[in-house]
Amino acid sequence: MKKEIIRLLEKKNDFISGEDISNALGVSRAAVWKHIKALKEEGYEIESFSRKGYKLIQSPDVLTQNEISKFLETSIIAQEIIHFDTIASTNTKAKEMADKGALQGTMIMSEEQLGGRGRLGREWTSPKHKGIWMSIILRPHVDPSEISKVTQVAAAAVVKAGQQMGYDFYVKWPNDIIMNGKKICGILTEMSAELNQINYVVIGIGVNVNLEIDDFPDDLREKASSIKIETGEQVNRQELCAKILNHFETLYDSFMKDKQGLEAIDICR
Ligand code: BTX
Repeated sequence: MKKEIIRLLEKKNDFISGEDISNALGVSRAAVWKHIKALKEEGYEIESFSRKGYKLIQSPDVLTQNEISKFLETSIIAQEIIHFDTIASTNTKAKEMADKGALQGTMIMSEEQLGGRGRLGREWTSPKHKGIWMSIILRPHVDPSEISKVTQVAAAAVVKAGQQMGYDFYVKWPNDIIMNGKKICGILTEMSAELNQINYVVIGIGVNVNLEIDDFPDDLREKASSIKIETGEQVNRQELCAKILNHFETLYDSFMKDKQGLEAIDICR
């Protein structure tokens, strides 16, 4: 319901009365008021006057389903987004949820990670509201030995989304995404499998979007960077995130059809 209210407020781009919202959505005015209150608590700046109704002034810079779905064109990936303000690691949470039966495409997203993980137990710096820290649950019917190809699919999706927004991204084999020679994104693939059958795969993607140089620990400043540092511009995280997911679904669908990796695609240097 909150999503529908936001869409109405965005469409109107002016005051809309509580009565009009309640008629359009078939809910009581009290329910509208309750949802508006919840939206304000989530960071939506909404002006309200008793005679005029409600007007959306500004949406928050958060990676919730409400905000990402404006740009999303997928039918399976990220149809459910479970959003956290803070979490230890989205990959750990995604594995927990996959163990409990979460559907393919379910995505765990957090505004910050306090225990973000890289490969081999390494740490991943994930400050609040500055990056895209997300994990996608997949249930591919492929042999466990093919799993590195799913990482390639994710890497290709990030590169293509970045290039679509005008950034010179490329993959440094096997799973670092680089911009101007610096690491801008990392991918952590984890799976649960039997001998010849995958139960689930979790693809964790961390993109440094609007981090400042001070957001990185000293020892990373030489080799890591963010899109904002490289371009000097604040980037729309919601749009970039949705573009990654859109490309991911297309590439993942074709991988599932032909089981080919992406060696042929010009994303590596
Ligand atoms: P990796 O093992 O290739 O890279 C980890 C190494 O990268 C660290 O040891 C450090 O040197 C460097 N590093 C740490 N943080 C950053 C950063 N923000 N930007 C650039 N370099 C960094 C790469 O592992 C896989 C990273 C996956 C991160 C995602 S975020 C969502 C999901 N949840 C989770 O816990 N991990 C994944």
